[in-house]
Amino acid sequence: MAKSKYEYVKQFELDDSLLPNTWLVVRIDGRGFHKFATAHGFTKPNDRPGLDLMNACAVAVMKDIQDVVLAYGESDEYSFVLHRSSNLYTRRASKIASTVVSLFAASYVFLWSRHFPEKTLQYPPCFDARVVCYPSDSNLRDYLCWRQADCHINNLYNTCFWEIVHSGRSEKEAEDELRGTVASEKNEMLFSRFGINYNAVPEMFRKGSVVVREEAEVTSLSAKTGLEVVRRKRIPTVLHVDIIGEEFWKSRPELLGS
Ligand code: DGT
Ligand code: MG
Ligand code: MG
Ligand code: MG
Ligand code: MG
Repeated sequence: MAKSKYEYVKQFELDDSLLPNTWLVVRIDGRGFHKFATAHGFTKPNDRPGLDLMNACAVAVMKDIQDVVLAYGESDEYSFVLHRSSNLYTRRASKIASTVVSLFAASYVFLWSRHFPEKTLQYPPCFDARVVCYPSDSNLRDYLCWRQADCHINNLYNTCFWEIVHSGRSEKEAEDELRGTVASEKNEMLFSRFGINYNAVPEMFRKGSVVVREEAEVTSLSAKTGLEVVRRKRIPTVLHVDIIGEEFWKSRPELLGS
């Protein structure tokens, strides 16, 4: 078909392809989730069904987008790592970020009732997205360390904060008391004042959630023979483990390998 006279407008669409051979990280974050958590009566500081729903959405994204090799989530955010060799949407930033975030948000609504059978979704949740290139393996690992350290720092603070508030003080008093305290002091406060051993707090809250493709045996019925067939498949699996140290990476050499 002949080009229409309007077709020149296509030239206004600028190229936004991302640097080749770099790790791509799409980070999505809930918009106004302070308000969203209040509107839906989320438990403070951690709402288990809410976090399980976030994890289920991340699994849904990984099932759909094979180029995602790992995802890490905490609070109202999730980071999706695409392999440096990925050529998804010829590495166009807006296509990649918008596809990941819309799949995540749609899954959040689609899976809501499975995680909150007794709670009605009050209004549509919204997430923002950005995509960042990390040139080296150590830049990528430092990025993930940054997010997991953020999870730890916030969770330790928030656990103390809500214990103080639940013991009858005001939020202002809790804030004043925690100002300037270091981690060891917060651990000590939890233990001696509230009888909480911080290391016994669930790992999902302390470490966040990592989704990796783990090999598992999947049994299905063959349509041809009617017999059971066992296949080894790589299934997106949610773990609550340390990703700052060496062990996680040493035991999964395929993650950073080309
Ligand atoms: P934003 O991202 O700038 O649009 O604003 P927010 O309000 O989403 O702020 P953000 O992303 O910095 O912080 C996450 C908020 O989500 C924070 O206020 C606490 C809330 N939130 C996340 N997970 C939970 C949870 O499990 N329970 C409760 N009660 N709140 C949560
Ligand atoms: Mg947010
Ligand atoms: Mg924010
Ligand atoms: Mg956030
Ligand atoms: Mg189309």
